[in-house]
Amino acid sequence: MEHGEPRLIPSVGGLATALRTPHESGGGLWFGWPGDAMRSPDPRVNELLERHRVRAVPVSAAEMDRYYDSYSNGLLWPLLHYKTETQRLDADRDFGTYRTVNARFADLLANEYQDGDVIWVHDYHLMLVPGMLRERLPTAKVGFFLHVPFPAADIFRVLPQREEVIRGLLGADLLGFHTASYRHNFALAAAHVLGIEAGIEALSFEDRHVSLGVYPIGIDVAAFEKLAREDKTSEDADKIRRAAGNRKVLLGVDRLDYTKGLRRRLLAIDRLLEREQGLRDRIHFIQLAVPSREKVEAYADLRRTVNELVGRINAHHGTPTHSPVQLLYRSVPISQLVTLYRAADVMLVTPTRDGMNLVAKEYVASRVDEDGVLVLSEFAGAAAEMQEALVVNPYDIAEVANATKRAIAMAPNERAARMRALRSRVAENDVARWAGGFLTDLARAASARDASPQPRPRRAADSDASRVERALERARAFERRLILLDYDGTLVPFAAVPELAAPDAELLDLLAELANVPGNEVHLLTGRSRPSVESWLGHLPIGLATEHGLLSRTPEGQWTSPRARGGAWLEPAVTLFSDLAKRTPGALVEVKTASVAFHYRRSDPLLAAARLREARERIATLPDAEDAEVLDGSAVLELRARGVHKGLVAAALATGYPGAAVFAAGDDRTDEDTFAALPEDAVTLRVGRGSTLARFRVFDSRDVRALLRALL
Ligand code: GDG
Repeated sequence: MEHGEPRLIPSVGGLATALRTPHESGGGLWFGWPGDAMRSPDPRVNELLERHRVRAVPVSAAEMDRYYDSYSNGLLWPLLHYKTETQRLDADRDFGTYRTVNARFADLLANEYQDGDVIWVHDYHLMLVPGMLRERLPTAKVGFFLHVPFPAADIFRVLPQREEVIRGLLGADLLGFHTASYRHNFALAAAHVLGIEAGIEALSFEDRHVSLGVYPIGIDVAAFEKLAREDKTSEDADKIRRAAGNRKVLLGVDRLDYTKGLRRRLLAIDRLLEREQGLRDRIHFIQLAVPSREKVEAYADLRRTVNELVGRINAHHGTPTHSPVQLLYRSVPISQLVTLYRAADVMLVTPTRDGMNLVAKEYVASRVDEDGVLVLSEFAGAAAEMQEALVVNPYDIAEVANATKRAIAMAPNERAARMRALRSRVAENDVARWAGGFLTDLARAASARDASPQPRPRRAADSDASRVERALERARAFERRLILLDYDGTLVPFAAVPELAAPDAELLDLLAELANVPGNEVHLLTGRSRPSVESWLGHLPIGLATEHGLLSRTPEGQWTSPRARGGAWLEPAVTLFSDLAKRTPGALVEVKTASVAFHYRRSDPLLAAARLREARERIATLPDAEDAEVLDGSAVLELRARGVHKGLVAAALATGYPGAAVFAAGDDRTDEDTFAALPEDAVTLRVGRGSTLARFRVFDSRDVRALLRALL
């Protein structure tokens, strides 16, 4: 704000530039930090914000320092652009502020939310917001778009707060990325960090589908073309060319940021002029470097480096009448920017990493004369769409120098052919189409969630401890009680390998005591095979149903014959699974009486996904394949005799023990068969997350044990 009338000044930068048009033409509210305007006592500032449908989210100067400068721009920005060495030791403190500010956005949004609203969250500063919104507004349509690259999973995993960040993002219905490779990187990182299955177009997380989409951002092409066609623009562009004499005009336009490749670009120019001394007086390179994030140290360093380099190049290659490089350290109005685009014979866009890079698209859109050459880094997202540019590896200084030379010398017909192809692609995918495409997919993703077929009616399991206890109390009043328990994840936590999940002394005592209460009948219902269960628990007076009920034993120790046999499919299935496991590091095969399981929790998620596809195809060709069925467990694919599941055992036990109060606990999909088979009034208990048919929910095996103790 200057003296007098307050004004809103648009910020320079890709995100703000891109969203201005969709915001102006749509009817939505823009939530953001309004900078210094917040501190102004002038009531007109608020009116102004109101008129522009802007909601100010207050962030104090101290918070800005930690949230924005330190965590977002000092730590996340470099990491997302493949720089891992900037991870600091005190990042947790700054992350605390990052969380606080994200929560503030979520709170203010939730306050103003109305049914049916669509919320679109932007960029790496707000990655926790989708998850926070999901908690506050479980049914809201929430989308998230990442404007920067999502790096390879191995890079992202460096981030100490990676899990919270990924969980935050997965609160959205739709996550959008500029390129297919960013999306792919994200899917792999999420799979690694959370141990969930990787999918390319969607991930399943906590019973929700999160769609993943690719939406290369565009620009307001019509606005750039309009400016470019103005007489004033052509005249001013001519002035720049005349001032450059008969030299070729080269142009760079960047926020002064170390990801934009300025240093290497200048080194390439230096190299070119060193090698081709005839070019020294034939090029005029204008570099517009817009000040950015000046409080972050790395940016101040970069400014010094760039200044020095420009000085050196001009000192070495300049003449008394000409300096080859002209550095402008400032921002210019958009009309002047377009004038520069129109004047430039060669545009150099050579970031070392860039989510998209709008400058490349703006240059092309401004070339209504179909002339000019774009040199473009292969590490800008834009390169995925703009292959008719001279695409270079910005780390290869010789290559950039060569491409620049080639651009300078390019024949007019080649320039026009390339530019026409680029222009039509950029025109096709403008910013309106980008925003429209994202929002259409978001509506689709969110309505798929609302309408998603629920195979059986699910209930919101009750985790109120006092209600579970009351239900148990009623069960205690019965003369007979049937207690059905899953083992892994329910009575003991998961172990690194199944053999390590042996029962501890406390559990053995608890089970023995329970079984010895007159009127109690205790059965274990597990997917494990007979030997381990028998060796661990065989001495107790409890029933054991192994392999999901294929083989069971009465509490008196009488094993029944198996409900089904392996069949002709079993042996070849074992061979098939072993073959897959050999080609899948980390995977292992478990062979049981009438089933075989492929465990892939410790394998690369994409590789595992490919193997699962292969497994399904080949299972269909096994002899008597119709006698077997596939069971999709948690990081395990099991093929077992058809028609065997815990529900059958549970139902048989319930009928065989009439008039008893029934208690059942389990933690995964196979236990849902048990819950489904039991009468309505059974006290059913789901351990952990996930939708369930059970009436009650507890957190982990410690809670289950506590409740069992209460049953004594
Ligand atoms: C992020 C991602 C992604 C520059 N100087 C002036 C000026 N600008 C405008 C340009 C352009 C914008 O700033 C810069 O956008 P970029 O896309 O090049 O880069 P970031 O700021 O890093 O943006 C990026 C983008 O988000 C969108 O998703 O493409 O990869 O890093 O629009 O024209 N504008 C004016 N004067 C200047 O001096 N008026």
